[in-house]
Formats: sequence, structure tokens, C-alpha cells
Amino acid sequence: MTSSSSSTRLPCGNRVLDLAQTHVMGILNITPDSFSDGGRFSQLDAALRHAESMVRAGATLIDVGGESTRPGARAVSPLEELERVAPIVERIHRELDVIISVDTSTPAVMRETARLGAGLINDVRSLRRDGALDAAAATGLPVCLMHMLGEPGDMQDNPQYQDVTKEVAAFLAERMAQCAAVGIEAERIILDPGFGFAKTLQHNLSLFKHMDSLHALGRPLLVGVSRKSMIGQALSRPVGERLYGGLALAALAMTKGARILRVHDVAETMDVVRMITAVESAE
Ligand code: 7PJ
Repeated sequence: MTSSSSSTRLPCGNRVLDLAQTHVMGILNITPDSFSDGGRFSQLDAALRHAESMVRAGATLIDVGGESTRPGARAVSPLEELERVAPIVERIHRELDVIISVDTSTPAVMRETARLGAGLINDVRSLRRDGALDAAAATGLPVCLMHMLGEPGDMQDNPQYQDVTKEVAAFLAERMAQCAAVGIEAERIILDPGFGFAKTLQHNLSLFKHMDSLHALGRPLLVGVSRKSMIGQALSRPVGERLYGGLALAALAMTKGARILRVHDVAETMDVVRMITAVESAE
């Protein structure tokens, strides 16, 4: 493996992500604040400690999210989302050596967190909200574009595809074109098949099997399957028992060329990444 080619180095704010290697992105969900200030401070501290433990375990990115994409989740106002996410972005930027990814579709959150030190915009809606393309362009940050049809609230209502992988590829190509039109060049884009978003189990499995064909789009792939229901459905496991299934998919995603693995279980996934890297680096 070579790691010196300039095209594999993705500037993410004040840090650089070397895409010749596979990276682990740790998930940090910010839950709603409790009512008292004491609760708010202790939640911020708890979130920071969690981020710190993921960095110590080997995460090169922390994905901070303040808006749930679970079907039926309550809508969060831009201000509320910003109040959840901004303090932790600021603290992580100040205290930890890691690239901060912000899981958001909200233009104001993109702009403000970029100012506070975020290094990557991760939008499950692929910049389709009003103003999101312009906001992302203005930040100058790289963007992860993810495939999803509809909105999280209705996306699982009978999703249909003729050829899921081809349709995901066409969607991502169209979003890349929209990005190019506002000045977000291809070099700044990461692509994500969007496992679990508007897809049945069979769609997810087929898309996973054929994800290598998305390399034709010429951009690095991010894969997020950690603890998702596709593992639960395939193995009949509740959410607390999906680690081994998730590690199998992490290994498979890596060997299929995914460059960023978005996970809850960073230490365990790092062992997968390091073990595969050790074998692939051998003579
Ligand atoms: C994903 C995400 C994903 C990217 C979520 C969950 C649901 N962002 N945000 N890819 N999933 N890029 O973690 O179960 O798969 S939220």
C-alpha cells in the first residue's frame, strides 16, 4: 500500500485525513439536555470523556450528532440542534487530537460548527435541505454524501429498487454534480451507500455485497452499519448483541475498500482494522 500520493490526503479543517489508510470514526450522539445547568455540564463532560476514550482507542474521527434519524424521532429546531452540538464541538476541538465530523443536515449548524473547529460535514440528506449546499460550500470543509430516499420518518415505508446498487450510485453521482455546481469539488467529497436508510434487509445485503462498484465514482467510501437492524435481522439479535455481526461487516467493508468505518465500538473495530492491515502489509 502506498500512502504518499497527494490525492489521498484530505484536508479537514486544521487536520489532514490520509485516505490511503482505513480509519475508524467513533459515534457520539448528543442526547437532549436535562433541565438543570448541573445536568447540562455533566452531560457535556460525559460526552467529552466518551469522545476521549474513543480517541484513545484509535478513532481518527468523532462524529457528533444532535438530531436523531430514528423513524418517529421528534423534530429538532436548528437552534436546539446547535445548542446540543456546538458546546461539544468546541470542547473536542480544544482538548482532543481528532477530526470532528458533524452529523447534520442543518445549514446553520454546518456554518457554526465549522467556525468552532469541525473538520467534516456528514449529511445523511446529502445537502438536500434548503440552503445546505451553499452552507457546506461556504465552510470549505469536506462533505460526506449519503444515500437515502425520502426522510427518516417515512424512508422505511416500502422502499423499492430495480437495482439498488446502481440506483444508489446514480443518486450519489447526481448529488456530486449538485455539489460541483456550487463549488464543492469532487476532491472534497466522501460517499456513503447509506445502509439502513430507505432499504430492506435484502437491499442492504445486496448493496453491501456489491459496494465495490461504487469505487467507479472515484471517491472514498464511508460505511456505517454499527448495531444497525440489518445485523439484527440477519442474525436475530437485539441491539445489544450486534457487535460480532458488526465486526464481520467492518472487516468485509474494509476488504471491499471502504476507507472510513463509522462505529460505536471503536476499540474492537480498531483490532479488525489493524489485523487486516498487518496481513495486507506482509510480503
Ligand atoms: C449513518 C450516519 C450512516 C453516515 C447515521 C445510526 C443511524 N451517517 N448517521 N452513514 N447513520 N454517513 O447510526 O444507526 O450510515 S445515524
